[in-house]
Amino acid sequence: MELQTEIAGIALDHPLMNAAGTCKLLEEAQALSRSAAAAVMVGSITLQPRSGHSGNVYWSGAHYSLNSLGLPNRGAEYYQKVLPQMADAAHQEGKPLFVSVAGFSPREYAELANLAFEKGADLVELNLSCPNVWRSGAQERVICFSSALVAKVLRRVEERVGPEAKVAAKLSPFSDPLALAKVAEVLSRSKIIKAVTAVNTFPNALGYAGEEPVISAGDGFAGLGGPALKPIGLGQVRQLRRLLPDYIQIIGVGGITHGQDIWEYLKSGAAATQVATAYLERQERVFSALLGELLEIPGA
Ligand code: RRO
Repeated sequence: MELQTEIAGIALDHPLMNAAGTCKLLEEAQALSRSAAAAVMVGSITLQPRSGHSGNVYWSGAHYSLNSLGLPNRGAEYYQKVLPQMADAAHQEGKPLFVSVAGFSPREYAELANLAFEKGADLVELNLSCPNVWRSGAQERVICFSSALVAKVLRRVEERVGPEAKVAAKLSPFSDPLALAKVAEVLSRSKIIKAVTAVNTFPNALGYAGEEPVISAGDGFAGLGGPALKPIGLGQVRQLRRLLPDYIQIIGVGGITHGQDIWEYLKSGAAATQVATAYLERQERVFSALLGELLEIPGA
């Protein structure tokens, strides 16, 4: 099986990397650089530092994971300092550095994308799908569910970093196929979008341990990931592959636990894949383990 691939013109040794949300610190980026991952994905990062939610923010079982991390990260000042070191660490190992950014306005996305490129990112992933941001008890809009808002973000980012920049957009799972088609059209019309990452966690899932929700932030609501998300992720990737022009590559993510899952995402139209839950559970060894399983699939 030919493992080499590319995303947005960036060559990758194979199609597996970590997903955003799993690497926020310099030491974590250095560990990923040394791992068998094909690229290092940092973020999501925001302009202001955020401590994230407190209490029980992550839960994982055999069939799914739940999280309401609340976008914890050290903010622009920290990343201005460490992104060049993260880029060096990744590049020394022959891997590109990808940076996921999350703004609270189109202008913030533009600022963050510009910062990431200036400090060494090879690709910026716009996180248009964070499900866990709450303000004064009210949930913030998940941006990708408003194609008008997506268009505004893309316009501001393009004005700031130019149409040639290598930018990906990360989407939530859409239950309405026509709404997915609408956002795909907005992404296709933008010059900056070279890749689409599908999918983020499914918003506002709820799980109980006895009488209490397993997640204590956000009234118990949490993003659902892990194996249960895989059929949904595969379906989103296949739909997007039909909706997007060929030059926009798809990064498949959602429930990858075995090499077979990578193979299924590739068959569905992804050019590369990411792991979050499986990486959090198994750390860096997950990359070589899954790639080994992928290579053993008969006829793959
Ligand atoms: O930090 C989070 O709570 C979070 C984010 Br930003 C996201 O994009 N997806 C997710 O499941 N959790």
